[in-house]
Amino acid sequence: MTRRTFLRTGAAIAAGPGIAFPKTSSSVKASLAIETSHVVAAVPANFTGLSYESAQLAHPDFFSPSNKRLVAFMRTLGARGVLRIGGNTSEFTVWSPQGASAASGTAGPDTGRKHHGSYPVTSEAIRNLATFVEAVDWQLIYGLNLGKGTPEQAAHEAKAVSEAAGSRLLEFQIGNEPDLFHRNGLRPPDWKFSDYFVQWKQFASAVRKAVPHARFAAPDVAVNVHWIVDFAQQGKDEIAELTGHYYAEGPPSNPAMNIERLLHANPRLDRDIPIIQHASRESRRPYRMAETNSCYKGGKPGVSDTFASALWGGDYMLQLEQAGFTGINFHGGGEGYYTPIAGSEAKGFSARPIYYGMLLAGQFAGTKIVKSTFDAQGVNATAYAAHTGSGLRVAIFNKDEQRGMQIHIKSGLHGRLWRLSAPSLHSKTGVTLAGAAVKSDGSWSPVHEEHAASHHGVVAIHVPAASAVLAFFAA
Ligand code: BDP
Repeated sequence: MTRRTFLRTGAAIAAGPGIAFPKTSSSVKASLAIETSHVVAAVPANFTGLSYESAQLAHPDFFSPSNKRLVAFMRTLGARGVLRIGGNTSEFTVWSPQGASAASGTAGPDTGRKHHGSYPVTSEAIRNLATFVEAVDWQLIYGLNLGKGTPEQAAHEAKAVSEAAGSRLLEFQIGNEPDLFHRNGLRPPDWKFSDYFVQWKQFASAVRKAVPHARFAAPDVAVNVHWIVDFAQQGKDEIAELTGHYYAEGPPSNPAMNIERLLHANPRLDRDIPIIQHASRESRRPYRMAETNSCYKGGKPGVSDTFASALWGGDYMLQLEQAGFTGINFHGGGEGYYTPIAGSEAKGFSARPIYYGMLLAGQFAGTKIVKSTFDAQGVNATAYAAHTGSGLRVAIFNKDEQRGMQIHIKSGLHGRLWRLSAPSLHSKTGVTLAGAAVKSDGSWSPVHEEHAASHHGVVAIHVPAASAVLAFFAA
């Protein structure tokens, strides 16, 4: 069952009588009921993740343990997580073990270019990548070139990746968004799932000869959810995990692609999640959102790089946690508009607004999402609850630009609150979680925690317009 189903079927639960709550005129009264014993999904410890272009590997100093700041920015996001390498440029890599490449440099998200050069991937780049992932203590999903590569090249490259990364290597993917190959020139216009599946199996079998225990994730589609269903039915024995992508908006040139739209529930996502859940259940293969972000073609300035993207990203990540998916990889790199971590080894790194949304939602790693019923009284807001064994965690996203909310939660527990806020939805800087910004060395720790006491079995939490709250409840 998805979050939206809860919202539709949920009954409002009012606060108990005789309880005085602070009232503000601009505040809408809302209620959240939590069914602590009704577990909806277990959130894996490595749920959080990032995705980078394969082109980044052409600069072997970037994903290297010597890039200590980047290691720190990633570790702050999650003690565990998954780095996925892929994107459009994965179809233009060339495995060149002893080749030469420019050591430093960044590759931002591909912006949908028609023409690409080629990106050499050397043994050094793979060794550095493996030790980088080790330093972060994350895992790796590695994308092989289906678009322009051959099974033999993929097998050689896969062997090198597997030898270097060992148990850090979660899975290989073969091809990025193969459902678009018919229109991006990589395959003829009549390219369809059955053609793809034949070729995918040729690559997978070559890789398996070189790496007998190779695990795969597929089909990594851009939009065609039917390919996920088809792969689940026909290829489940070949893979460990199903994968696909999701971009909330695009293209950036369309004026309708704005903050307002981003912050409202997306019909495509609400339609696809149950289809994916069904395919996943039937095939017993979990699903990971292996590449995602706010707006395709590299993002939209004024949307993807603002505080709105933090509220969107945190809410969306929790929506996928609640859906029972195994993880999420926000795409980025370089100075891309939607990148969670911006910068380079030379200039230093910074956390963009969306990073803070990930940081908030990442606090649910390892918890169990439980059923909750949120009566938001017409405000554009969402809520999620989870139990941790010893307590409860609740996240509330108020995506309304005008109206604050006063939320009553029936609970005898006391809460500590972290607030996610910024001067406005449009802010590109000044974002804080628990009163703290991420420092230039990648470190972050809460500086301002509020306390929310339970009065007569009800906790009242104020969530101002355009902000979010994370509450940690304990007895
Ligand atoms: C996806 C591609 C990725 C792009 C992204 C975008 O896999 O390489 O950077 O879209 O357009 O389709 O932003």
